Amino acid sequence: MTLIDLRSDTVTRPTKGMLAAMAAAEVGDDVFGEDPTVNKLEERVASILGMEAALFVPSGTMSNQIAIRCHTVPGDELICEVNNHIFQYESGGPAALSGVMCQTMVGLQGVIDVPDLEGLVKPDADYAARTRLVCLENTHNRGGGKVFPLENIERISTWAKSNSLAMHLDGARLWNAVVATKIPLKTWTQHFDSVSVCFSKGLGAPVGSALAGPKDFIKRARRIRKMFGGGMRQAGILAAAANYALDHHIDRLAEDHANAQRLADMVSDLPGVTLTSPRVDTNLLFIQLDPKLGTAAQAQARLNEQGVLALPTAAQTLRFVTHLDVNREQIERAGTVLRTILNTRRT
Ligand code: TLP
Repeated sequence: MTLIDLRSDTVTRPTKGMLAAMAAAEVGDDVFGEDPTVNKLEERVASILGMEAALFVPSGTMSNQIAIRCHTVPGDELICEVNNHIFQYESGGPAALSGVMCQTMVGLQGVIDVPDLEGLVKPDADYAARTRLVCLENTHNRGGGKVFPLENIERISTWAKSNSLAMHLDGARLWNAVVATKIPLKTWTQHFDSVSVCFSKGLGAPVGSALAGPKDFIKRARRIRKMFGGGMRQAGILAAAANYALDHHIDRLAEDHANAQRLADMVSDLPGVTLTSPRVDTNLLFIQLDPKLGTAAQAQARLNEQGVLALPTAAQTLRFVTHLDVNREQIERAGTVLRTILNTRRT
């Protein structure tokens, strides 16, 4: 039985074309700044994001954490929505690696606006943490792959500037937002001081993310990357995969979005099943199970028996992610299995 792995878009294997590009990569020691393929990728990413410079890093987590470290000093505070990856899934990185507190608030599918932020900037007083940074996430993972509306970003960035706060974007899946909305990359990124993007999610590269920002910021980021253990040597092999992904795997994200919507449509009418939102913005689908259907972990186990892998993200919530290693036929099969399992009451 071939497994249909919908746990994450991080599970993809490099394609033949990508492997060929990796094998052919011209490489050098990137810690010496001598890897031509990495240098080319960094220049390309900076240019497409409309930033002065970019840095190739091993992961989205490292990219975000380097950014936080560069924007702050210990005792500072960042503001982010409570379900942001930075706060939920980065092992307490802001506290451990930068000595930074996170002030959070609850958004709607991860989306916030200026009224959510007003009053959160701490006073300029000896006893207060220094509020320094706003972190947004687009698309929003725990928000169900939600596209963070551009108008909100514009308003938040104006507000941040007027409060002397920097803006960082966790754009691990910014490509998905671009494809879903047809709003160009630079239109999104112009509102941020730093932007992190990933090649290892929907774009299908095995490893790699990039942090982009002003030249002096990226110079400091390069130092912090080394400190965090992320200085790589012949990293051109990985950068070649990222370059290949930028050439071949952006436009096809539309297929992943259509597949996620198809899966949503196949289960939306089931009693006891609630979707985060009936319109799936991109490639992530979260379903909420009524306890009468059992727990998410029980549903996951039953799906596994049928060769479908999903990820529980809370006691009653299951996440399904579409990507370049699942086609429409497999989505139809996954949907059928899901219908069968959820139509059989467990308790
Ligand atoms: N997210 C992973 C898990 O950690 C949850 C996934 O399967 O979705 N920002 C966002 C918005 C992310 O979704 C992720 C990965 C990251 C950052 C971190 O990227 P990596 O895994 O490269 O450190």
